[in-house]
Amino acid sequence: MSNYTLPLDAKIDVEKILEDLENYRPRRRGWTWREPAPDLKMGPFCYHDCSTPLKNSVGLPPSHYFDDIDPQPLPVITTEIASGRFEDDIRRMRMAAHHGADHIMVIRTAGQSHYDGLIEGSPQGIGGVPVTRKQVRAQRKALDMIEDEVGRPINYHSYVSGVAGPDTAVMFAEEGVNGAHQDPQYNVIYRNINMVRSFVDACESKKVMSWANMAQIDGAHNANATARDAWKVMPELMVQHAINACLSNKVGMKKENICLSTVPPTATPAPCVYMDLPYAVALRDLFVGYRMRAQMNTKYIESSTREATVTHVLNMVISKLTSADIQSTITPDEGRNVPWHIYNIEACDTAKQALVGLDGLMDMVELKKDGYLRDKARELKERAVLFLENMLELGGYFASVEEGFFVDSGMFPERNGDGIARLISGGIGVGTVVKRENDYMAPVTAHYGYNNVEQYDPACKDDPSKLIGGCTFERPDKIQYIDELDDTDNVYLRMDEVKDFAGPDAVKIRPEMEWLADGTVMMTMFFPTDVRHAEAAALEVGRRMNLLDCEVISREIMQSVEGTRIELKGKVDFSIDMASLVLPTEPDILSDDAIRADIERKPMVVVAGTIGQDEHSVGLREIIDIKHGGIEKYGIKVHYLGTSVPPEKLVNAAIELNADAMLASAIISHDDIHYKNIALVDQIAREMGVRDKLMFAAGGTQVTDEGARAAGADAGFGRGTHGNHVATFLVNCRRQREDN
Ligand code: Z97
Repeated sequence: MSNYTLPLDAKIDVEKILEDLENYRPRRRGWTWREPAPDLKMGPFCYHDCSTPLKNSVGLPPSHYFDDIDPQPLPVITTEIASGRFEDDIRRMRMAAHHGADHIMVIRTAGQSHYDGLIEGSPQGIGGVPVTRKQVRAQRKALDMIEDEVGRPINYHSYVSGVAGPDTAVMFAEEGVNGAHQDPQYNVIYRNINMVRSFVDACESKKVMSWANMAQIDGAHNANATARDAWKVMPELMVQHAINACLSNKVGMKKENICLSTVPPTATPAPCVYMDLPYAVALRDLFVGYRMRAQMNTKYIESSTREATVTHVLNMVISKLTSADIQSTITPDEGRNVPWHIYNIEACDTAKQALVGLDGLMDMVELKKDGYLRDKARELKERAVLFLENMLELGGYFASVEEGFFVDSGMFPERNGDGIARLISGGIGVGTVVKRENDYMAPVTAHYGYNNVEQYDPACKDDPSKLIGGCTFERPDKIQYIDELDDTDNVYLRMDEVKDFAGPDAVKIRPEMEWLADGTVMMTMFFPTDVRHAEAAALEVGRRMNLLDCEVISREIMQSVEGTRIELKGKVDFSIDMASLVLPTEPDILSDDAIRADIERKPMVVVAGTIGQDEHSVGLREIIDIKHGGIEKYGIKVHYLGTSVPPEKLVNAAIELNADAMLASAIISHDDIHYKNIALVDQIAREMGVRDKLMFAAGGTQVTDEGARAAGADAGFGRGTHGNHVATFLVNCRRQREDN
């Protein structure tokens, strides 16, 4: 067995993950929810409906002001990661987990629903990943390591649908997949797979998923995404939820593993809460005890990150007002040709920020018990019940599908006649359901219906797989692991092509968006013109920057002729040697608390001014003023002497005010006047016999540390300096002087 472990400070080594895969066994089965941590105290705050924090994670950007705390909301957070190359996605899964995702969904390659069996190996996918045992095992193995690193179980998820649904379910159960979409209605409506076959398969699949304690997500959201008017399918969505939930329950799935894929009916610019909240309330009234998986509506998604983010946040307001067990994240990647990558991570942060920001909301507000909200919810439920009654009158589900009942864009009972109709006697796999023969025998665990083993050995009646000494569920050593079948399309070839860029020992680097080392960059540009000229100009800019395969992926009009914002993607064809990169030494910055503590221990007084004939005060004010995060905020007493302060005045003021330090700012650098004035301050202080007692720092856009020291200062600060840099110097320098 390979004994590779994942070091926190090194890149994941996908080659090591792939080693010895034939012997890897997942460590557990089944879904895991987050652990509630009521009244959680983190840093200066108390949280009311958060969950147990992570061991290692990346907090939201401002968290560094608060000891890097990273509160985790209560719902499981989903991200979809599937670039077509599963080896690349492993790295993304690690990043997503560090940003708070604990439900990682792998979208399948285009067309996989129609494959009539499992595929093997690790081919490259289109619009998703070809889901195979090898790919699943490698990703589960990587996630087992990643979950140890972050300190929280990660649910791994894909799809139990299509013609090979039950085969996939068995493979998932064997490989420790924790959740899956399973809904025969999806097969029927969206993949035109025969309905009889789909429902029979669903029973087998659900039985297997129940054995493996997997969470199930249904397919109702696809109606929102497909119907011409997404908001009109609300009654139908409830019916779809009901059919799948009821079927699953009857097959033996626990209610708490059955998750409704709830998607609000609206999208921008509809009055979201007014329309979505009654629907969310109606769902929770009808489906007590089931789990809710919330996801934003994607029907009208465009390429604006900002718009997608707001839609996502509004969805979380609804989740918070009603409850959600799983919160999905969706990015504008769906609306443009930029594949799943950094936006997924951003969306995890959006979910974390919004849900934590709404922490404790329901301790303070209450949904009204009457009025529009309840009336509307009731109306929606009535429409759904009417829908079901109408289906029964027609002869049931199959007959209603034949009548085009589903994905009709009329709000039931209104109908538009544009539903998707399928024939009982049609679709892929029609006629493939055959009655079991009398001598049929299934010596397997978690089989739907009658195993028929007792005629061979009555003792196996309640444990059919005993007949063969256990099936693959009890005896994983019986699993046939096939590594690769295709010599021309497999992970080893792909990884070989980018080996210089991969893993902990990468020697080269390139920007990427889709795959490792793809060279893709994205640029935001503004052009003061209309959208057509802006688009053409952006492409020309891309060409002149030597970018290849340029494509405009987003355009937003600021005003029809005054300006357009463009996002362009393109590729660079060069790579950079890692060894050639020059890394500037990192400034040693004390924490705000450490600086404050030192000033509290012993007060500090500073005089400051722009020296010589220099009237530029903006930079110095940024260093001083509390408003800009300047040194005042640490309690340092600053006497600001103004602009054009003669060097001798700076020194005299320091003596009069019994200051600890002098700060001189100099922007004008003509004829080295900045360094000449710095040297003058040092010289005068020496002549007056106070230089040893006074710390002296100089700054300005053209000032360097070496230059300032050469001129006689104790330190120099250039462009990009903030108050904490200067305060760190003052505190450290004073300590050194005290020690001497
Ligand atoms: C979500 N954003 O999170 P195929 N079964 C169901 C599905 O919804 C899907 C498949 C199977 C969405 C995911 C993709 N959904 C969107 C109920 C796909 C996949 O391999 O594409 O045929 O099936 O729910």
